[in-house]
Amino acid sequence: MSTVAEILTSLKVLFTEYAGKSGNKETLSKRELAEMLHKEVPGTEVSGKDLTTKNGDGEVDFKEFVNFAVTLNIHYQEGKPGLASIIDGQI
Ligand SMILES: [Ca+2]
Repeated sequence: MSTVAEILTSLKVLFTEYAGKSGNKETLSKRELAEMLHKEVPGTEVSGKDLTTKNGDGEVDFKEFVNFAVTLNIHYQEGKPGLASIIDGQI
């Protein structure tokens, strides 16, 4: 079993890997997030244009990403793997 610190470190490593692909290296663009979801969450097909961010800036910072990852996990735990319901306005 991983510690919370190890899990958060893993999330940060994953975030940094994808956030650094283009543009602002400190944030995930919608395209970077869509790519991450496609590669890291099997069965996910999300286009960047389907993603919105809570503050409307179109970029996902690490805090927003952690909130999203927790929400995604809760949905999977509850047997509701559909991403559409949590993506709109939730990131
Ligand atoms: Ca970026």
